[in-house]
Amino acid sequence: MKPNVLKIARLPDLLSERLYADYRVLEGSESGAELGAAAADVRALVANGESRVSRELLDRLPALEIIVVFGVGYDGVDVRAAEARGIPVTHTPDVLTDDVADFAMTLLLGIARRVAVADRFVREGAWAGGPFPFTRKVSGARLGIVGLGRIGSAIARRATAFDMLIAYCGRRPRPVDYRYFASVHELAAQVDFLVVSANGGADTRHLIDASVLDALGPEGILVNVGRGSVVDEAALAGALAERRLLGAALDVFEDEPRVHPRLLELDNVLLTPHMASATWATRRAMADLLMANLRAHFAGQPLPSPVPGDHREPTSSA
Ligand code: 8YV
Repeated sequence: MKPNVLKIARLPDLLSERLYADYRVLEGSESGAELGAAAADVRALVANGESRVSRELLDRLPALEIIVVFGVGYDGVDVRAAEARGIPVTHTPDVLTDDVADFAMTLLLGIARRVAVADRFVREGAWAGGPFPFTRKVSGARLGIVGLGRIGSAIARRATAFDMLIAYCGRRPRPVDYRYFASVHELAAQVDFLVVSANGGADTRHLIDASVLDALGPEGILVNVGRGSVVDEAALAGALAERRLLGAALDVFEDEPRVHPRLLELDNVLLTPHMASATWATRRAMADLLMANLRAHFAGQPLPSPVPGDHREPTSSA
């Protein structure tokens, strides 16, 4: 008999098809309220990086054995509640690191050189009226990374090839040559570009607030590929509108898929739909890893990628 699996997130077909082939899949919501009696037999829960897996949902699932997350981030999962019941949680680290770091550089270059606005300029025929305004140089600029975990480190490696001067902040210094700041304010005051690759969760909520944006200043650019919750979106919209910040590029938002309406009106912000890890190759690798975790669990074997033990880690495990 195929084990019962509850799927509470929208997943790519290349994963859903495999889940349906190997398991008895129930489609449900984050509340689990609609499941009724079917909840009693759910042995695995499939979520994504944005899913909220609350204690209340876990309480509805008495036979739950494992939670598998399609994504590296799992800040929406109540890991402590799961742990208390001995339910392991797995995620998909490493396989998406390159894509997210590539995309961070794409956004950084894209906003600094105003690629999206320049594209519109050409399409709308404005070029005939004169040249496009000058943009901001990237090579050799100062880069601050908020959260020097796997993804932050991969961003730093890429930025090194652009001769950028790299600094970072996080809970503790790491054995690297980049300059460390314990305070995000001090980091922001010292750099031209601030890239957020930090985990979400209560510890990092609105870490990037109005005062950090002011420290970054009118020549500064913010990029976020971590979690939307890390940036105070209303404060960011205000800083951009008042030109207290040069620009921002965001792949993640506080209330996805909704975007703060003021941001939509500004041309000094580049907006993308949480797509940093969304390449065919990486989504296949993430699906492989998620399926491998499920398979290992039901075969009684060690899990390939359980989440790390320290769940208070605010900025370093992504
Ligand atoms: C995914 C992510 O877009 O890995 C994460 O934490 O946020 C992204 O890679 C997402 O989890 C898949 O829906």
